[in-house]
Amino acid sequence: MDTKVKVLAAMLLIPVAALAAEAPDFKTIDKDKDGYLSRDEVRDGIPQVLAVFSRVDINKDEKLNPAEYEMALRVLSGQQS
Ligand SMILES: [Ca+2]
Ligand SMILES: [Ca+2]
Repeated sequence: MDTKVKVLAAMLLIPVAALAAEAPDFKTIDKDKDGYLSRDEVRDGIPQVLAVFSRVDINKDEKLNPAEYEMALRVLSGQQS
C-alpha cells in the first residue's frame, strides 16, 4: 500500500465529527513556526483539511492562518450532517 492510499484510507475511516475535537493544535501542525500552515504541513498534520484547503484559503496565499484553519475544521465538521 503506498502512502497516498494510506492517507486516503485514513481520511475515509476517521469520522469527521471527531475531527474538530481531536484536531491537532495549530502550533503543533505549524512545524516551521512561521504562523501559517503550508499544504505540506497540513498533509503531515491533518490530511483531512487538504480536502477543503482551497475553499478555506480565503486570501489565496496557499497557506492557512489560524482563522482559516479554524474555518477548515468547522467546514469539515459541518459536512457530516
Ligand atoms: Ca508553517
Ligand atoms: Ca490563506
